[in-house]
Amino acid sequence: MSDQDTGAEVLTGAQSLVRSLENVGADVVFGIPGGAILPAYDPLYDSTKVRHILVRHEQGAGHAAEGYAMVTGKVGVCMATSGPGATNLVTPIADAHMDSVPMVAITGQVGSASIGTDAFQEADIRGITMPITKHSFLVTRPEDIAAAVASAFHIASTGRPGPVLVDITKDALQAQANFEWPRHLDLPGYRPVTKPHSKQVREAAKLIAAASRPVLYVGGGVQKAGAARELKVLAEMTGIPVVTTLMALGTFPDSHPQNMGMPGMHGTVAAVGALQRADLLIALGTRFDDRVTGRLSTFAPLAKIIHADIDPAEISKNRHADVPIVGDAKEVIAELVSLLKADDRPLEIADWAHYLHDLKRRYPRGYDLPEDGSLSPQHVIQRIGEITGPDAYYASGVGQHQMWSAAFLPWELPGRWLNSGGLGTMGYCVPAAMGAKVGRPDATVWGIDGDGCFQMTNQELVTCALEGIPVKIAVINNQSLGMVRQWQTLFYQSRYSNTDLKTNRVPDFPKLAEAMGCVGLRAEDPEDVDSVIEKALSINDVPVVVEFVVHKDAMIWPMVAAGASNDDIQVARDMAPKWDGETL
Ligand SMILES: Cc1ncc(C[n+]2csc(CCOP(=O)(O)OP(=O)(O)O)c2C)c(N)n1
Repeated sequence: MSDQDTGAEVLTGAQSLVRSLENVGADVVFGIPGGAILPAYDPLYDSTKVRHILVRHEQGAGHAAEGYAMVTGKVGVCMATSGPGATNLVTPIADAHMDSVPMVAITGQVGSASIGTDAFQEADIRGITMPITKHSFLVTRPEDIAAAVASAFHIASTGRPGPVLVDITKDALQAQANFEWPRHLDLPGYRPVTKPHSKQVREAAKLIAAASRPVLYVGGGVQKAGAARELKVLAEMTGIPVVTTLMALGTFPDSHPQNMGMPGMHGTVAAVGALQRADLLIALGTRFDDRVTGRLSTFAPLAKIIHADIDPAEISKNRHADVPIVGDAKEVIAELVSLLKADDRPLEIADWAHYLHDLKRRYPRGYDLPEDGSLSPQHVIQRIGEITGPDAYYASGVGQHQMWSAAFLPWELPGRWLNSGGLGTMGYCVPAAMGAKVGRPDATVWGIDGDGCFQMTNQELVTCALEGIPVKIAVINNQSLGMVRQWQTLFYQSRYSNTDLKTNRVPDFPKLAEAMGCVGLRAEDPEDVDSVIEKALSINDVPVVVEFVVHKDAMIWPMVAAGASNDDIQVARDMAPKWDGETL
C-alpha cells in the first residue's frame, strides 16, 4: 500500500509508541525514564493526550496502573527502563497476573545488537516475566511497534484480563519507519470464548433445579465481567444463598439477606458453613483458591460443582467440575436466568436458606474492644467505612488490616475494593490508591494500610502530593507485622521473631506525611477516631495520612488454620462453632 492510501507517516519508533498509546486511548502512563527507554520520553513530552505520571519507584508505577485499571475497567499502563527499571516491575506484573488485572507494561531494552552480551542495564525481562504475563513482546524493529502495542492492549483486556509486556529495544525506538496502525490484529490461536455452550448451561440449570442445598460461589470474575446486576437477578429469582470471595466483595451487597459473607481462611461461619454443607456449588468466575477451600480434600465434600469461568485453564484445576462452562460470567448468568425463568418452578430450598440465616445470626462478624482503652483496629476501619460510605473506593495493603477491611467496610457496590488477593503483595495499597484516584478523580479514595506495608511504598505519596492526587491513607499502626505476629501467637508459642516493627514514633507517620507534602494526622484515643476521619474527609486538595495507633494484639477472626479443613474454623481462639447436632 502506498503512503497516501494508509496515511502512513515516517516516525521514529519512539514516536510510533506514543502515537500507538494515543490510538488505543491510553490517557495515563505511570513510569520512570532511564537510558534504554529515554527515546520514548522525548515525544511523550509533547503528547497532549497521554498524561505521564512520574512515580518514585517502578513498583509504584505498576500498582498504580493496576489501581487505575480496577476502577476504570480500562487497561492500566506502566513504563520503565531496561534492567533494574524493568525488574522493579516484576512484583506488580505478578500481582496483576494473579488478580487478572488488565495491564500493559512497556519497558526499554538495550540495543538489539547488545542483547545477550550482559550489556549495561540488560535484563531479560521477557524471560523473567514469562510465567507471570498473559503474553509478551520483544520488539526490535520500529515498524513492529504499532502492532505490538495494539495487540498488547487487546490481549490484556479481552478474555481473562491480565498483564502484557512490551519490551522495546533502544535502537527500535530510535530508528525510523512508516507508522501504520494495524487494521486487523494477527493473533493466531488467541480466541477467548465468551459465549457459553448452551448445552452446558442447560445441564447447569438442571442441576440447580434439582438441588436442595445450592450456593452461588461468586468470585472476582463476576466483578470483572460487570455482571453484578445479572447476579442479583439470578440470586433473587432463585433465592439461592450467595458467598462473595475476597476479590468479589461488593459484587453482591453485603446487606442483602441472601449474602452469607466471604468464605475462606478469614471468612464468616455462615459462608464457610454454606460451602461445606452445600449439595451444589455454582462457582462463577472463581478459582477454588486454597485460601477459600482450606484442605482441598475436605472442601465442600457433598457438593456437585458447576464451574463457569472465562479461562478454561481454571476449570477442574483444583476441584473436578461436574458441569464445566467456559464463558463470560455475564453471558453465563444471563443464560441461566432465562432458562430457569422458562422452567418457572420454585426451588425447594427453604430449609437450607433458613439453616444458613440462622448460622449467620448465631455467628455474626464481631470483635472485642481492647481492655486497656486503646484503639481497636476493627472499630477504626468500621468507622472509616460508616462515615465515608459505600460509594468510596477502598484499597488495602496485605495483612490483618486487609482482612479487617474485607470484614468491616461497607461492601454494597461492585468495583469499590482494591486489594492484592492472589499474590498478597505488601506495598500494594498506597500506589494502587493513587492509580484509583487518577482513574476516579471525583471519588473519595481511601487506602487502609498497615504500618509494615506502608513502609514499603509510601514514597508514592510524594507523587500524589506533586501531581495533585489527594488520596487518603489510614495507617493502622499496631507496631508490628501483625498478620505474621498472629500466626506466631497461634502456632509458634508467641515467640515473636522479627515481627516487632517498633513503630512507636519511628517513623513518626504524620511527620513523614508532612515531609512528603501531605497532611499528617494521628488518633490514639477512641474518642478522636470520628473527628480525625471527618477531618481527613474535609481535606480534598492534598493527600492526607492518618495514623491510628491501635492495640498490638488484636486478631482477625474467624480463622481456618493454613492446611486445615474448613470444618475446623475457629470463631475465636480455641472456639469452634457448634456443628454437632446439625441435621443438614
Ligand atoms: C512483599 C511481602 N513481604 C512479606 C509478606 C508476608 N506478610 C504478610 S502480612 C505481613 C505483615 C504485614 O504487616 P502490616 O503491614 O503492619 O499489616 P498488619 O498485618 O499488621 O495489619 C507480612 C510480613 C508479604 N505478604 N508481602
